[in-house]
Amino acid sequence: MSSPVDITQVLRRPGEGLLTVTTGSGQARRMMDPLVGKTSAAAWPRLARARIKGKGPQIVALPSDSGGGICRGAAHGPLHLRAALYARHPSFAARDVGDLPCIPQLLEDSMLGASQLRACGRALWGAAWKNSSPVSPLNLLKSLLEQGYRENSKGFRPLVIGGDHSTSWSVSQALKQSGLFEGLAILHFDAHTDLLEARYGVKHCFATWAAHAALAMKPVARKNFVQLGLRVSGRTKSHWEKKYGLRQVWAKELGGREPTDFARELVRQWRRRGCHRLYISFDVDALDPRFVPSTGTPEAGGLDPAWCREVIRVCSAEMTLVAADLVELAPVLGSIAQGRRSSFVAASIGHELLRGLSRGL
Ligand SMILES: [Mn+2]
Repeated sequence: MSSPVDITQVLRRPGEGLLTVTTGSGQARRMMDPLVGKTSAAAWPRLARARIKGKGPQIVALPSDSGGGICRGAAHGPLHLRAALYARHPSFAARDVGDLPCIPQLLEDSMLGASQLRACGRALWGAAWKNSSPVSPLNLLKSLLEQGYRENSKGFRPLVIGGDHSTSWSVSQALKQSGLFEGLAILHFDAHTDLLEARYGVKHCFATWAAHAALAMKPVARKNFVQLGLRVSGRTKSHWEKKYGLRQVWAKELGGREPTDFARELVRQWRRRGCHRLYISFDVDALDPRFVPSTGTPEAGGLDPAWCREVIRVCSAEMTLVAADLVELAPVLGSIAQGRRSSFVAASIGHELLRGLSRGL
């Protein structure tokens, strides 16, 4: 068996994985340099590698929205989310391992033919390219996370910043590959179920990752997969719960439910069934559009950010949070003020996730 490829070789400085022309990278540098320091592009992979092998949590970004649905724009999420996060909590900038380089037309390697794989592989990896090297955003992320868990099983606790929600396919499949599905609960905040097996024949996109995560779990374990904050679906709650065996809590069921008690009850059920690990996937459209208007598919009647932060706090205090992702922030949608507000609210969720990922390390 050939040795696995070192993905850190292609990591870019924070904000620079969105492969734009000079103007875009100038903006990224202006926003990020004061927050993350001036490490050169050439020196970045070494720094990132040391951080991946050190004590978590680690922050990694996938600035891609090629798996997005209706309105794109989530490729710009990581830059703005970090700017908001590090302005308030500067110490977390030292946990940043950077961006994966995202060729904007690519999504997942199985969608590419051999000659396209080779051409993109050479463009991304240069002379280091091998047949097995991933080139598409989802494959790069999955391989990087597997490398992190393999090389640093005790200290690797990633917060992945997307990107559209297809990002979570990589996170969930990397957890599965790394043996972390054993005793794992999944908490998924979203307005939508993301439970299609394919959308217009496409397996990998924002609307399908949760189906593939559920199918990767043992049938008896699927009730430990909880979807929270749902508002819209073509099918009913009972249809989905029966089809996959997971559990849904729709926003309208929550009423005035107090978050601490709600979360303690979740944890009690997980513990009773032998779960001790947790993965949280947070789609910012779970929140009401009053708080986060800048997202691809906003839906009225959403959750309150402080309520969600308390649920995250309680769950991550009682379980080991082994991975989290924060997706679908699209700060370029709506007005500048809306984009800024959305980024700050999303960053407050990111901060709570980082606190959860830090516990017990
Ligand atoms: Mn989603």
